[in-house]
Amino acid sequence: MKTLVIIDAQNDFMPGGSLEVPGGDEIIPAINGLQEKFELVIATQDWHPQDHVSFASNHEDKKPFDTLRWHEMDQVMWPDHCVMNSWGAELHKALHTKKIEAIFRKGMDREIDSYSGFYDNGHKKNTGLKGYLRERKADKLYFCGLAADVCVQFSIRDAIDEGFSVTLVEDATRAIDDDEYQSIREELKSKGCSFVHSTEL
Ligand code: VGL
Ligand code: ZN
Repeated sequence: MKTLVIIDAQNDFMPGGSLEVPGGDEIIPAINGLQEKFELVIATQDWHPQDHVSFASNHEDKKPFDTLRWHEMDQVMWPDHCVMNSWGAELHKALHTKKIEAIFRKGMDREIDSYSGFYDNGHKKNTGLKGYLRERKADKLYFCGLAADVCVQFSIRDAIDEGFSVTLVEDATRAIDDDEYQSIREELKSKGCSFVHSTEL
C-alpha cells in the first residue's frame, strides 16, 4: 500500500519559527493536495523537553550550529525548537490533518536526539513506526516535509535499510542548506530512493 509520511511540518521549521527552513511553508499546499491521493497518511513530530541535549541554550559554551561530542556522536547544537506542547511544536495551521491516521513523536529523551521517524540517532530506541507500517501493509513510502537535509534524510535512510520502497516528493520538502541537500540527494539516490514531483502522482 502507498503511504504518505509527513515529516515534522511544524511551526518552528516554518518561516518565523525558531529553526526556520527557507520556504518551509510553501510546501503545505502540495502536501495537502498529496493527501487525497493516498490510502494511508501518517506524520511525525519533533517533540523535545526544554532541557534537551540538542539545544545550544542548555550548554554554557555552545551556540547554535556548533557541535558537541556526546555519547560518541557529533551532536549539532540547535536553537530551542519543538518544545513539547509549545506553539513551535504544533503542526502548521494550514496543514490538513483529517486524513492523518497516526502521529509518531520523537526526540522526547533529553539524552539523545532523534532525526529519523524510526529510531533515535544511536539506533537504540524504536519509535514503533516500522511495526505500525508493517501491520498496515504499507510497503511503498512517499516522504515529504521538513527538513530535507535532516529529519527527512534520516527517515529515508532508515526506511531504505528496513526494506521499504522509498520515494521523496521533491516539491513537498525543503532543506535548511540547499548545497548540502544536493549531495545528500545523490547519496539517497544511490541507495535506491526515487524522486518525484507531486503532480506526477
Ligand atoms: C530537525 C533539526 C533538529 C528536522 C529536527 O525536523 O529536520 N532538524 N531537529
Ligand atoms: Zn529537533
